[in-house]
Amino acid sequence: MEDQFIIHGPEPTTFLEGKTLGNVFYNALLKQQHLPVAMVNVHSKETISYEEILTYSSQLAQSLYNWGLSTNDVIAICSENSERYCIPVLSGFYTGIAVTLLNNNYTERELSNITELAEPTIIFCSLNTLNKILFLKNKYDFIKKIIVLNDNSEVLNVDSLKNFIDNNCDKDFNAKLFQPTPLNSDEQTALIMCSSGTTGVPKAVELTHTNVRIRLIHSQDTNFTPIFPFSASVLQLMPMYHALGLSMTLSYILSGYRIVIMEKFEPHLFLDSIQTYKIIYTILVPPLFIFLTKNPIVLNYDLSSLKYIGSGGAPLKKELCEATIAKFESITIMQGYGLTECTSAVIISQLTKSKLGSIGNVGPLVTAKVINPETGKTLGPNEIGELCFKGATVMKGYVKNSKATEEIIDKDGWLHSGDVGYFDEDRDFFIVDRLKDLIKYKGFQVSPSELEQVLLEHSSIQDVGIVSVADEIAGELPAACVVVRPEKQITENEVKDFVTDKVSYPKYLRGGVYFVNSIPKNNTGKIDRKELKKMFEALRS
Ligand code: M24
Repeated sequence: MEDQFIIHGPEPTTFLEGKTLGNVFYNALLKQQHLPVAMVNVHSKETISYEEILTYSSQLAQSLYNWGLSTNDVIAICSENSERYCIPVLSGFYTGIAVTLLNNNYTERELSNITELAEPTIIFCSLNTLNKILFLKNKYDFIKKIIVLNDNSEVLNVDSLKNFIDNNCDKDFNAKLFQPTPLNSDEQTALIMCSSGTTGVPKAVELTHTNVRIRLIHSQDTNFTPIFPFSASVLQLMPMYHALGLSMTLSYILSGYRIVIMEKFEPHLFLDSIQTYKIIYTILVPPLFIFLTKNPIVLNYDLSSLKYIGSGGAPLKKELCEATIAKFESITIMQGYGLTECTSAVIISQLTKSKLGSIGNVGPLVTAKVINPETGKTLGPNEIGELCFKGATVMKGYVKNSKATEEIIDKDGWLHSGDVGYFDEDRDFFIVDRLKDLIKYKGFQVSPSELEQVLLEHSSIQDVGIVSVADEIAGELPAACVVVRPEKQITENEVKDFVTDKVSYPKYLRGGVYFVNSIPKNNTGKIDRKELKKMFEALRS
């Protein structure tokens, strides 16, 4: 009876040529090698063609093998968005070497957490991240080599991508005759991504070739994605270390678009890039919709080329959708909802029937249900509960953390998202709340328990609980409730500075610091987050 409320996504409109990701991309790049420009970096103005991507990625794949890596080894990338970011990613796909994506804004402390889990042998970095990666290499024996992606000359005795290829690739190598390694796509790890999951502690999400392939199938599906001709211009601003940014970039490569890359948001450059490159499609986080609708500088630019904007990573309010459509009449907004543990978006707006305020419909090859989190009972239309997902986009698991894997994926294969929502009679989904231990600042993950661990290292802090404060622009801000040790003193600024030194900028205590007498705990000694929130609301009012 309950099974009627289990929702299966539709059959995809297109399947892909090639079973492994290596085949899928290698075949696409061969077909697209005549296209003039694959990527433009708006900051450096560097460009790369599809033929160059094909050549460098296959040369690098062979160089990695010749250097001594093989299927099941791990490499990492720690770089801001760049036209070369995807070269090691594609080489990994061709060879079965897993690729770990490290957040380029992470501090050395945060990078250490994920590096210890993934144990990469080689790290590809940029000149901007080189010092942090040198720190990691000194700390961990398993890191044998650093390669700088975005420079052709050797710096600090570290190889550049070009040197590494020159020294390791066969001289008579012909990229057009290269063959990706046959792999078992359902088992083979393609990517290792960082997420705090539902319990807050940093984790390494292991995604298989099949997982990533499903996102690519979604990206070619005419019901869920606008399809443009080769060389249509799309803007890639979301960071490529994140599941959303990487999955969109890979989809764009597969489609043969001209991918206009931004390393970071700069208001004038963002608007100028849309105008200059005649951008037709981009994916943004909700705060940028506020910028587009409210900032007067937007009026100085011709944005008429922009026909589709995708939104994901955090809730986009109905009113903001309406304001965007009122300002840009010919724009279609595509909402999506995804999580790193499900590779990418599992719920996406359908092009023809998108309902404002809804996150969309279950995507192809994905199965969803809404359950009562207390009883596990499957709920029907308009009943609010926890969203659960099953199917080929659900991750293989967390690296070296079977306990957390079992907590999030139940014995029947359902991934419990920790998000609260419902679907209506049209099977359009809506998000209303979050059960899990996660704050989203401008779409970036902030783990309350990770911040609590950091603050507990301060000698004046006896106990601490992190709460989320709603914010119109950022969505949510982390705030700290702090219990000071007897006989000790600490100011709000000292608490903030202590955090700022240790974590990346989305985790700064922008929501404030509040001094309290105690932190509510449940029977097992864990923070009672519901009570903490109540206590915090009372404090603020
Ligand atoms: P991760 N509304 C409310 N909360 C949302 C949300 C939404 N639309 N999307 C994500 N969240 C929150 O950092 C939930 O609490 C992502 O955010 C992520 C990863 C890959 C793809 O992961 C959720 O548990 C996407 C998001 C994505 N979103 O939209 C699209 N892709 C998309 C849109 C248009 O782990 C938590 O964030 C077209 C195509 C698309 F793919 C997960 O946080």
